[in-house]
Amino acid sequence: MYQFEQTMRWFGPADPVSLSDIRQAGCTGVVSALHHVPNGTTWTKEEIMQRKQIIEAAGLTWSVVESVPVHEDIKTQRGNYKQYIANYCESIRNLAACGIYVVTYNFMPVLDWTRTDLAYTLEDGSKALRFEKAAMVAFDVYMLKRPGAEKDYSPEELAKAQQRLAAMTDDEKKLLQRNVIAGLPGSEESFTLQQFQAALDTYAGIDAKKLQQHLIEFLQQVSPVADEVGVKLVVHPDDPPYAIFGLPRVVSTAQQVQQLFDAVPNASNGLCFCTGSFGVRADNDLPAMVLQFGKRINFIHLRSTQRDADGNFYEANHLEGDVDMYSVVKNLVLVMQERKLNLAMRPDHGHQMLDDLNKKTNPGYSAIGRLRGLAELRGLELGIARSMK
Ligand code: DNO
Repeated sequence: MYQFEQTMRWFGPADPVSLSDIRQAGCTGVVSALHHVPNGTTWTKEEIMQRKQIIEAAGLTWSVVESVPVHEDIKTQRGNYKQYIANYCESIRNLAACGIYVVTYNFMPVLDWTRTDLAYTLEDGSKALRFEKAAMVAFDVYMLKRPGAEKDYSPEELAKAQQRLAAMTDDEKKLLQRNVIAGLPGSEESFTLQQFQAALDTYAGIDAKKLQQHLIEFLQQVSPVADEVGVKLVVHPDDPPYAIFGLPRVVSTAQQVQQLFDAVPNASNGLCFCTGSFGVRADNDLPAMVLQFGKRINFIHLRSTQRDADGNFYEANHLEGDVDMYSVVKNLVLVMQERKLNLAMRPDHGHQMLDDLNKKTNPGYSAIGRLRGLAELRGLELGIARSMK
């Protein structure tokens, strides 16, 4: 039987979770990136090999790159973007030369993933990441004071946000700002309020259609290189999968993903199937999306979220929440048998729990919560695989 290649994300030598921890969790591979290389700069073979050797010395494989970040100038097609695309192609060639063949990226404008609360205490005492609509609106309209922001929200949403803001202490406001724009783990950008507004302004005149065109043009140039050297590019969906800060979003729905594959049919053009990101939208049918994009899924993030009617969501236990994890995993197992290959999977995020509650951890990337997620997911996979034989 073909099965998930079990991996965890490792942020590099400064990660408080060690490679040895990851190995003991049952992983054979890691997902890593050269976060110290500035966005837009080519990843050299020397830098790649140095990281690869560290990982291999711990008895693990560097299975997937997450991410080679796409420079903002490529997304907006401004300034030096042609040079940045050329550099991207060079990084892909260098990664392939070093034996690394799956490369994750995203095309979210300005911010990578976004949450308002990084320590939302659940009933059982563990802490989860959360996106709270009223806090987000409060930040956007009343703290950032983005011009025209009120137009994006209903009178009820604005009233709730105002109440939310009035109830916040100064420290809570600072924390909210930090959570939203100072950069979560893996984000390559971090902003002050002024820098953030300036970054938003670079998207003036760029609607979803235009951003999608920029993504397609990026892929039209990078995919042929990836095809040639055998690299799979996997786009990570928008998180959350809808517009925030008035910015366009183009990788949020099945239809948008299909449009990308129709526009750029190259074999290297693939998807990082992230159930936590897509799953925030009730109109994304995740098990159906696995079957629809089965041939294009070359990396998997498994995680669940629990949403409510007000547009809030928090990260649930991996087998709970809104994601039908059983059906998703079942369809992924089917896809692997059909394609006759093992796909790299990582348990995405995890709750801060047990000893980790007293440690400094990367939000979402503590050891024990992910270990729990992985253990549950591998059990689910095994049960499904055995019952299929
Ligand atoms: C969050 C991650 C994202 C992801 C990038 C991919 O936990 O899933 O930051 O790595 O969007 O480019």
